Amino acid sequence: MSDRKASDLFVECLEAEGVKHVFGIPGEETLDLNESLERSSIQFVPVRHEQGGAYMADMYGRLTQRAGVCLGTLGPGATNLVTAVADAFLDRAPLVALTGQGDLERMHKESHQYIDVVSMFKPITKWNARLTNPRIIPEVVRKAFKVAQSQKPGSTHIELPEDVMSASVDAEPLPSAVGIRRPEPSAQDLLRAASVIRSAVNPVVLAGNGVLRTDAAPALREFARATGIGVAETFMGKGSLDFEDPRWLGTVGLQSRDYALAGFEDADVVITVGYDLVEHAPRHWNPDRDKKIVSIDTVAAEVDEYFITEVDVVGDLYHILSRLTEELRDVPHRPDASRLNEIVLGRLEAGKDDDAFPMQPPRALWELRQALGRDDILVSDVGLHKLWISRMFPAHEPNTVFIANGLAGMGIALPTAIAAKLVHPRRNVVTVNGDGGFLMNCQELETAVRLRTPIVNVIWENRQYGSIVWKQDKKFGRHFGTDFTNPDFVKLAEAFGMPAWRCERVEDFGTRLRHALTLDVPSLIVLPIDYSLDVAISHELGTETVAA
Ligand SMILES: Cc1ncc(C[n+]2csc(CCOP(=O)(O)OP(=O)(O)O)c2C)c(N)n1
Repeated sequence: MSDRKASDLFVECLEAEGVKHVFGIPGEETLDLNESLERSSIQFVPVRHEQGGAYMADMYGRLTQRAGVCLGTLGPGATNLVTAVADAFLDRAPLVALTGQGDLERMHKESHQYIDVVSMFKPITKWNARLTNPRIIPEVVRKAFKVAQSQKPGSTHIELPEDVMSASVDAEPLPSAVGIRRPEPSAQDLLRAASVIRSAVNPVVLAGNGVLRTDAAPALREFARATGIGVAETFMGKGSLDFEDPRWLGTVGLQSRDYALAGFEDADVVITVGYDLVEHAPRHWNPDRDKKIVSIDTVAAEVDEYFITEVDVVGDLYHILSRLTEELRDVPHRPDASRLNEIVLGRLEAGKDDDAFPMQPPRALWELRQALGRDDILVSDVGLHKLWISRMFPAHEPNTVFIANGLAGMGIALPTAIAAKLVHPRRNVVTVNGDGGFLMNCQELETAVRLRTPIVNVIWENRQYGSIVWKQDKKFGRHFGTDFTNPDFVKLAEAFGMPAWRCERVEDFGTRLRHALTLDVPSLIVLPIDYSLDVAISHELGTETVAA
């Protein structure tokens, strides 16, 4: 043991946790921390708004299952982090937020830029703490990562008072636990689950975000193959099964009859796997509360009057699914062909021959699906385009289509795509944005150019907050407070030093997209979009039940 500056010890603790990047903006109250980072193995990535940095940490955590780290200073730096930290909280992405603070001695009185940041972060984190003494640094850092990374993952926060970080301390980092604990369920719960499923006449699986974040998709695919039970997925569960798998029942949640047409109406048993209720309330698929529910999740099921579980199997999803596959191999079911899929994929396919310009969403999605490989990544922003992507963009693999459906904040796509490219430099990464949401974090184009993360940003331009127009028109027969003008996005992107194009004809989109994907710099494509086609594509699918 030897004396060193507290900020040095803090950074050593981050290194011990395997941290490679800290995304953020330094402040006068984080001087020591930034100097320690500068001398460490960790890359400090300056961003142009703290929200962008927190979203980068969020995606970094999602993809690596190790907490992403973001930094803001006290007061305004901390308040700017809030939206994206809340996203990590509701969308279950492991993230550790760091904020600077003034000296401990000035916190009890009116003081420049001081607000009670620890209280502010309480409702949007699983756990948080103020570093009141340099001695507690090893414990606090270890706990922040452990809590953020354990199921269900989410955000944690550490506040770093300036005087504590500049003090000297004699302590060492605690060893970081290698691997994440994967508890096993009791044999009794497994056998009860197997017995409920075995005696089901029409069982169906609802797969959620948990399948993707625990890497359980291969086990779910094998379970579906061996038992023949069909799998529907939530927006955030996209890619649980390959959409070409005959047992894939589609992405549910946009319209009231999605579930019915994916087989839920006739189902007697619903097996939820890694389902987060934050995405879509169970009353949509269990309105009469008559389904027998087998919940397979990493923690005990949430309480909801429409989600009373018959069996609650808690543990490692991969393990549980593999065990159930062994138990149920001999009782194969056959999923009824899903009408939902027929309708949705039929519309997507028909889109390829739609020459209307401005382009209609099915054609735009068809072009994107053609241009992207199986493992390439599509990141959606939030708006009507998100509903279209959720409804119609088919995924081959898990973690290839990112749809924010917990907090669902506009402006998420660009910063999270930058982080996705840092984690997966060899995969293509494309964002689709509305013209409203894109301007909310467009400052991060500079970060993308500086980091040379060649992501392709597509803006569906309609000069309106499209999803609000959609909802207002349906409710009031008119819309208001929703229209705006745009900057010239091509010139805007060029001002950031990146190539950009506006599509003028229907053929341009596919051509520009394919070209952009060959570049080693970020780029931008403006696609005029026509939203006159209703995303609630068919009356047969019922009324819409979601907010963007
Ligand atoms: C930060 C934030 N503010 C407001 C909302 C509410 N909201 C959801 S979608 C939407 C409009 C999105 O418009 P745009 O980005 O142009 O996309 P479009 O709907 O036209 O595809 C709004 C205001 C939100 N989800 N997030």
